[in-house]
Amino acid sequence: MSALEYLKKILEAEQFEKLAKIKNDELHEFVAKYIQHLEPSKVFVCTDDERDIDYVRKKALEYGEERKLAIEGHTVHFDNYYDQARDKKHTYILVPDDRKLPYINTKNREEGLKEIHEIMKGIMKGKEMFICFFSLGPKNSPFMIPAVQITDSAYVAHSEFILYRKAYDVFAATPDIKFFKFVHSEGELDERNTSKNLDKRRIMIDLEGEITFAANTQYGGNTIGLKKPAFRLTIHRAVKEGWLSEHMFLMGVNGPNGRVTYFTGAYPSMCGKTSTCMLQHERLVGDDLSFIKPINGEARAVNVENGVFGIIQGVNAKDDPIIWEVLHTPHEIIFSNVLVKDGKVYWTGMGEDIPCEGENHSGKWYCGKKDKEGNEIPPSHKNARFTARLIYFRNLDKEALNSPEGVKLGGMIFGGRDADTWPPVCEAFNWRHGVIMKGASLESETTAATLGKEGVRKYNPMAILDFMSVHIGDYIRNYLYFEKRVPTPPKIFAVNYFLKDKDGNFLNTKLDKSVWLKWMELRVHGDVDAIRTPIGYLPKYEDLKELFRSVLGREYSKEEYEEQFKIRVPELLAKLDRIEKIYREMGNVPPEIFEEIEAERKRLLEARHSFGEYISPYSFL
Ligand code: SPV
Ligand code: MN
Repeated sequence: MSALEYLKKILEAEQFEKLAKIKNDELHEFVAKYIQHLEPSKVFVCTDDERDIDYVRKKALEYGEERKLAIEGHTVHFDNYYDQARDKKHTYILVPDDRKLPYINTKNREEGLKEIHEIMKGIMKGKEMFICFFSLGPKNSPFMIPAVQITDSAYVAHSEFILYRKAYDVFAATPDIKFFKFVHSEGELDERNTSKNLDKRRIMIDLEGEITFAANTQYGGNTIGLKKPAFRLTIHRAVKEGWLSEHMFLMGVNGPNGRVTYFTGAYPSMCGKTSTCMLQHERLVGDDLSFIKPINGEARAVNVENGVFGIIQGVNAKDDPIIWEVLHTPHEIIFSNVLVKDGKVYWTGMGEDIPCEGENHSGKWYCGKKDKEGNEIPPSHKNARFTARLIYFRNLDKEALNSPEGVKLGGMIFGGRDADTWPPVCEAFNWRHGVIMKGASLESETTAATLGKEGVRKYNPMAILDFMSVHIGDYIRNYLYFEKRVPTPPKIFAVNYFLKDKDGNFLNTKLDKSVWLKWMELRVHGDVDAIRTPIGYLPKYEDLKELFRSVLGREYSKEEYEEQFKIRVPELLAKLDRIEKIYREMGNVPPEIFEEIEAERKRLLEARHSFGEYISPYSFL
């Protein structure tokens, strides 16, 4: 029996028709295989029709994965108390042999596939399976990657209809189209409708088959196939094909006379990625994932997604007016792992009084409640999130979001958190210097929000380490090669919003980043000069003074400038040593890494010889 015949036999006529309209044997075989293997009691095929999406919304409520809130369109979802983030430990990249990847779990492909199929055998018994069609990147564009999600979670399917571009039409119109495949089951649920068998939680990434699996978890970062599971596949594909799939926001910065310059930005978590791309007076395109391709000799970028799965902790009316507005307007939003009381949601750092009881990720909650380990449970989880469409954000650059050719990329920003090493903003000498000394050297200090010691610098190249599905050496080699295909590549910048003085006070305010962005915008077009220092180009005081006045309406003193932009030779040398050690030990990395490190060390040592250990930017004029 062919797959299509099998599907005709077992599916309701209406659902079968939707699949039969797609002329694609591979799709039919894939769906048939997993219906047989997962054994759902019901199957629903989601087309792009609003009625199908509404069905998914209703099922999320009916099955108790979401609940209605007081504001129209708002719902809340809870994940298991121990299923609140990506499970790095149980995520595996499947590899053909016993190959290892630096920093990432791998498993032999055969073994991994066997294990996940055993775990998932019959896992959807008594459940409804949803089959949904989406596109990564804009549809019908050189960036598009069609994808099919199979899941038994209406919450996951619902989230995807908010976060991604629907693409049943693409599948129906294009016989035998190639596509990514995502298979997810939340597994058995407990009385709160959260995944129960967390000991059997697994996320497996099969690069060869371009298919991912997630079992016994609901948390979006594990389960929303098009987000982080797909990201491992696209990194792998990009390195194979010579483009870039990045953990980067995409935004437009408004320059003089109506000019708009587009930037992508990679920052490890808690380093200012969201707050930068959401800046009120600039243009938001995407907050998490970008594809960058060489097209006609230009670097062109798109947002992979269509919505935001954003951290809600700390979002408040004053600092985040746009997100605040989105979260208080009646339209489709899923809140997850927040505190709910009388249909209203609350979260830590919202700038309002939070009630001392309600329901949260731990179930019924009251102030001072402790978990099994004796830790006090906060009102909302620090990784509590909101899921919303980008069209709700009033600073959205709609045209850029929808452009099939993407936008021309002017600059790339790498942002770390460090108290004493990088200046607030710095431009790399060229592509190669930027890729290696800014992107591949990115580090971020641990904060109070992570377990363990504070202020320890963690290596996180291009802020992509968690997802690095290829060898880091190959990934960097691909980056270096990109320049050959794009004669004038984007300028590369490094930012650091977290410099501190001797007493531990931040040297910059939260708003200063809007000035650094404007300076970078001007630099992309060569509108202002800069100072050549051992680590790259730094802004001139006069230009920043002018920008602080025009952008923030405040005086920026020479003293602030000198303190913030001084070259801190001992810390910079120590960083070079750390990075060099990492790459020496890693092996199989491009030799350019060590050439750049050596050249930068030499420049720093010469500068120290002439000017001492802490050098004012004026010394380099
Ligand atoms: C991140 O952690 O980088 C996120 C959230 O964007 S998650 O979807 O969990 O990856
Ligand atoms: Mn992310």
